[in-house]
Amino acid sequence: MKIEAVTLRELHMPLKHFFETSFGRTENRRVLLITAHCEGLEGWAECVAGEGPFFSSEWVETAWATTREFLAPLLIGQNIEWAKDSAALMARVRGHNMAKAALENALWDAEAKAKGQPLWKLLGGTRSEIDCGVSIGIQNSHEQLLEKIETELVAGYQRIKVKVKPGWDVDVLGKIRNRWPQILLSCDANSAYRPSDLDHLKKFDEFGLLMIEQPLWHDDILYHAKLQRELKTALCLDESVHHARDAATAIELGACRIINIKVGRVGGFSEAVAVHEVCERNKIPVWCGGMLETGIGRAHNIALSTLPNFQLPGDVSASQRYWEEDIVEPEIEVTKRGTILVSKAVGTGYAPRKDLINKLTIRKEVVRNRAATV
Ligand code: OSB
Ligand code: MG
Repeated sequence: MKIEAVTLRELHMPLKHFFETSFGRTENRRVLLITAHCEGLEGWAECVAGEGPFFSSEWVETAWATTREFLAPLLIGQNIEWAKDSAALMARVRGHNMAKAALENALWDAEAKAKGQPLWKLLGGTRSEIDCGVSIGIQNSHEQLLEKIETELVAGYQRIKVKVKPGWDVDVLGKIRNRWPQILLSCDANSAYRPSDLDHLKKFDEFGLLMIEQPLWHDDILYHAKLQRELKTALCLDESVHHARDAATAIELGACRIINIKVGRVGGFSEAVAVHEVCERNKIPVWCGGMLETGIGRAHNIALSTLPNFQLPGDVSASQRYWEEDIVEPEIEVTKRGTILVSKAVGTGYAPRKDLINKLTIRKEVVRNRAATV
């Protein structure tokens, strides 16, 4: 598969409803799409970097610049047999996992099309239906949050995850549990607490949560291990896991009992599969995280979620929760039992809507040159 060119596009898309975490509120997404052009085939992917360096140090501008200046030039002109071989070609660049992931994943999409196979099969997936949960941000009021939860439960979602931070935690969790004593419920702190909050965090044990996601620093593993020993509730790591070695370290130290895999955060499908394997070998269940993706990134999350150790419902939900109109055809839909039926079509089964994409594009650049200096 010869990599001839890479197209970068930035789209501006307003969310239907703002999404707030402990690190801030997002109302408008800056979406970075990557297209890999390989011998007449196009592979598409979405870079999940955010509008600012708050979830991780990457954001849209660093991803754009790093892709254009270094990563795309390292790939262009290369002839690779498998999409996964692209990871080694980009390895000289340190970090920038979300930028790398978009390029690698675009090549997986092209590879699936070249081989006439569904992407999920190529990844080693085994599920024909995946379980879906929702992630609900911090709201303007408790009432507004309870209403949102009600809506998602009626829609059929199997697990509710709420965002927490100091001042928006035990009261909120208490109210949710009062109203819905039995639902599968978890919370995500996005690194809002410190070890000195131990007594406060112990109160979370009352709520029978499935997990507490990333309570401590974004780059910590050791203190999560110390915290896990003090809590009954399972911890889940998100921000702290950037590759399979991080997952192995976390498991060996006892820093979590569950891991959230985001393909962007770990640098692409090949590393996501490696993290999945480490977890499977150690009997640590995983689930697929989300980054407010359009249908392009969402389709990739669906494919990844078909791997056997994705045992818990992911943050993979319907297009219409986020967008008035999604940029794929068909849009991503969730069944009444809170699942997504995995497409048997070649590639992802969700085609980019090019007319709409062009309409929403605010900048576009095609990189055709191989690396001169790197
Ligand atoms: O921590 O899982 C997170 C969104 C942006 C950044 C970080 C996170 C999230 C979500 C949203 O929780 C999940 C989704 O896409 O619905
Ligand atoms: Mg998270």
